[in-house]
Amino acid sequence: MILMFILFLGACGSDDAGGGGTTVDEPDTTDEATTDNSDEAEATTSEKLVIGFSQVGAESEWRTANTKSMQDAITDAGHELKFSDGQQKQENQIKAIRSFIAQKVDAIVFSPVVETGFETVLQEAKDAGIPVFLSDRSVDIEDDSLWVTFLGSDFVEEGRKAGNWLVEELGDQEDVKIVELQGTVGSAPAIDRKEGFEEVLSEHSNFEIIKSQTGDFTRAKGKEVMEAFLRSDGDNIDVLYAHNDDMAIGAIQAIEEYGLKPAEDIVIIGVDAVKGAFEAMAAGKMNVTVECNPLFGPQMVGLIEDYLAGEEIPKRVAVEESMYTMDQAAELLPTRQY
Ligand code: GZL
Repeated sequence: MILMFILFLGACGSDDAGGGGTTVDEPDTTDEATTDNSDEAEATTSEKLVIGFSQVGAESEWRTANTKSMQDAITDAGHELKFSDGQQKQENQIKAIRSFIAQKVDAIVFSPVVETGFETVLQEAKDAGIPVFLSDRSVDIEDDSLWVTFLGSDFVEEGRKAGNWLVEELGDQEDVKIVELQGTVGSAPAIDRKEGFEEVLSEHSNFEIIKSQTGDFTRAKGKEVMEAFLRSDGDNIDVLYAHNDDMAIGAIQAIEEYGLKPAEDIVIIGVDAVKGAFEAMAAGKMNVTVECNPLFGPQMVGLIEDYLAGEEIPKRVAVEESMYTMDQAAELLPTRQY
């Protein structure tokens, strides 16, 4: 009996001896507990999110690649995607964002078709406590608390790259006449690519933009507007600067139908570096394309997960980019991912 009593006291004593050793809030060091902890940790970081994605539309090769990159990244990370194709219409995007708010999604990814007119709906998302992540294009809104971050290219720099390449290529040529196919009126890439290109040309009086009109980032419209440029100024055009490759490719068709040689009679500059541009350059019909990388879906998902896990996110995250010329095209074409 005495022995039993001593053993009993010892058992109680060991817990006490363990003292703070195994109190509830101390991390247990056994494997099972570590696994449990990591499971718990795993559950927190890989929590399934519902992400609403309001995309501009499906107007270009670039857009198609960007949509795929974003959709794959969201689903590969195990999250649920609610996707809306805005068909390049602001009203469709506003409707989509309101629908995401009503469905109480965890985050909204938004690529605004134009820079203005979204303040009210972004305030509604903020009031609903839903973080908005700007993708590809930004908005011209004073109150930057309406979005977490803007992940996308520096379009002004893309315009500068195009201008600097042209000056390098034709710098000493007198009286260079340029026609410009602008992107969607009011969109960040159209505004900024024009700004960057003109900033460079302003230092060189031998370059002049004689015609500039929107082709809305599409091949069809790019061809149509280039046909009009050729009718009015055909033999007086030395260079085409197109704000994206799709419009440049449409314009190339118009130039050939007019009877001129693209990339020889008229220098062709595009932006995006899509596969179609590499094919045109490899065929000797386009001179250069400035890269605008659409494949940032995984980067965007990482930013969303980090933010929702409580991490600090920079207000602006730029995408790294290059530019490619005709002589590089044939070799690089097989490596292009979009
Ligand atoms: C640029 C993107 C532009 C592309 C076009 O990031 O917003 O929109 O340059 C696309 O091809 O239509």
